[in-house]
Amino acid sequence: MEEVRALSHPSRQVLVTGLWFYTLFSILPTSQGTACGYALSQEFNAAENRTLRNATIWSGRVGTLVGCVSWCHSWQICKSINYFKRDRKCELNNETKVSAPNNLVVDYAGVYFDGLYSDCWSLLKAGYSVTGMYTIFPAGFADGLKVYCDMETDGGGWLVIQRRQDGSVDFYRGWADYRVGFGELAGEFWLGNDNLRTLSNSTGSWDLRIDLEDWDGNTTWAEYGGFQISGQDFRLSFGSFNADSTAGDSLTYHNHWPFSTKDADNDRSHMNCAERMAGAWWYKACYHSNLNSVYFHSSREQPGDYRGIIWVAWRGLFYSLQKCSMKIRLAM
Ligand SMILES: [Ca+2]
Repeated sequence: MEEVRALSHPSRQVLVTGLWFYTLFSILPTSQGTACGYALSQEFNAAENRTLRNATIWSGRVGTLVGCVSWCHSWQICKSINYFKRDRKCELNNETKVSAPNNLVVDYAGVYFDGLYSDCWSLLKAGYSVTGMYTIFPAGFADGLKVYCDMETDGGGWLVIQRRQDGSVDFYRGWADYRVGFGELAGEFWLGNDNLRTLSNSTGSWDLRIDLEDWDGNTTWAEYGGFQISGQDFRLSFGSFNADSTAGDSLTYHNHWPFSTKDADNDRSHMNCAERMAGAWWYKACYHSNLNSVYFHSSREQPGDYRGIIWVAWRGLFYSLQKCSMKIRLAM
């Protein structure tokens, strides 16, 4: 328990900040991001100091950039916007920088934005092939949602919902934190149960993929179909397990069980599994996997201690993994 408490408590942030910030940096992969909008707009999909000409289908005064984006989002033929903060002018375009590259011009009064997609797979299909941060606009997110898209793994288009890799973020948290999400999208984080519930109940069926890495650098994966989070207790459900998965199946045991945290014991055990296993998961009595538990800086392998990042079907009950990530993608 002391080790749990000793972990740092980074500030909760990022996931629910204002769209002003999102919009300026949304479609720019953060791994290569800098404070220089000019350099970014040269390399990636332009944001600041660019506007798209000869594609405007509607123009008018809109109070905020968010409002302008919302207008576009509600209009199917709108593909991008130009926004002029000084006079609050909003222009909706039926082209994008990708479809009309020659129409993108330098304009220091404006900001161009075309991240108007509802998920990472749609972004990938639209030509955004760089892994990194994007703002998506799925149903139920009026202000958009900032996410990390993995555009490489297994064909790309994955929306990352959880990542562990270095122990930099404390995952031994309560219900409220897991509900809204915490951490850094480019590092370790949990996207948030509210977000998962809204996303997984939006249009389409979602696949869930789990990638794991041990301390020898071996990697493996497991995939499930029909992933959904539902109800006030953020119950996990999925319809199928991909038998080609190399990691084995350590999640079906948790299928149809509600989420539990140390301050919300929804498991079947007489114990408080989240507290005893030092994590937060869809515990039953208690687990076959425990990916939100304590990060140890080695495999540890201490029989009798059930803490650690564990996927029983691969490295067994006491082996704490080096890395893991969870990601979802609209089923193709
Ligand atoms: Ca219990």
